[in-house]
Amino acid sequence: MEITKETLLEMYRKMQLIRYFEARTKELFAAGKVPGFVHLYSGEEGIAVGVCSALRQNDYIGSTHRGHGHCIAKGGDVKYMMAELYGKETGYCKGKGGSMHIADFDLGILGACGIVGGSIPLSTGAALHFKYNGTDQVAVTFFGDGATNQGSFHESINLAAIWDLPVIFVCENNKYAESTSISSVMKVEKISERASGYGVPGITVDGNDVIAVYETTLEVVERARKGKGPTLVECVTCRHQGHYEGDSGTYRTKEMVEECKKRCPIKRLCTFLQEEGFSSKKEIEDIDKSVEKEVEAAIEFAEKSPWPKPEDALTDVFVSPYY
Ligand SMILES: Cc1ncc(C[n+]2csc(CCOP(=O)(O)OP(=O)(O)O)c2C)c(N)n1
Ligand SMILES: [Mg+2]
Repeated sequence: MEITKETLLEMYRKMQLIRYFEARTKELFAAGKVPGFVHLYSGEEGIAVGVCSALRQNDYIGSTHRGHGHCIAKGGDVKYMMAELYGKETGYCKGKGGSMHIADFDLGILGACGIVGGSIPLSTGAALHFKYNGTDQVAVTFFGDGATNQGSFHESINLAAIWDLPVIFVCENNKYAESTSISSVMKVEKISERASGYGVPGITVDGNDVIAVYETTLEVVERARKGKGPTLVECVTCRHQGHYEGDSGTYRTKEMVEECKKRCPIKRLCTFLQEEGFSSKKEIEDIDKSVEKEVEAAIEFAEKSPWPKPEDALTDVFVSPYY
């Protein structure tokens, strides 16, 4: 299928929106405006955007502790995201969730998740729901390389395999789990090899090539919609920032991080768009400006929003066992 200029520019816009949202989040965190933990996705944007561009609005995604990119790629509003990061009442979770719990069920965003591997059974359960109801929706679960050593990954992919569930397992292989290098905790060369243990296809793709991620996702989603079951898609990438804001990063040399930045998925698409005649420099600059404007407006919205009221501290926190 021919990829259109419209799709390419929208993918560029979304990746830039994630990058700029996080660049400002980094500054705001340092300035003490954003409480809690923040894990930045910079450098990995090609995965969230490539995958989510191949989905429909009513398809579901489950996310991770590094979830800003997934949320924006699936259509999340940066205004409500920023307000949530500030802990304000207008945020996605009314200021009670913060960076690691942002969700929007109307957009099929089941939520970020602070538990490594936690969203894998959640998305698998969503896929079971789709199959049970006979819809052709699919669920995607994003998780890191570290999460593939969790039991939740192995149990979920096995269940999805035997029941041919419409779920796509997207591994964001940035080669590290916090400071632990993947080579010290895994014998396989490629994480996609793990799929064969469950009888499902496993594919490795360059996660910094948004077009490759998009085209691969289109294929595996089509397969899942037809009832042919799950696929494990390993997207190889690297992160530009530390594991979390405040990470000393001593486990990677400066050269490794520089090398990683050279493989930036945004620069790569930007070059492609201009060299292949899809867009002019001016069109790219206009997108960049619109993204900055959108994020600055989100920050202003967050700044001006009220704090949650103390008397609301326990609402929306517990689910009644009688519902
Ligand atoms: C069940 C569980 N174990 C440990 C942690 C602490 N922890 C938070 S992030 C992380 C590393 C996750 O690595 P990976 O899955 O590769 O994702 P990445 O951070 O590289 O995106 C760990 C161990 C946690 N949050 N949950
Ligand atoms: Mg990792």
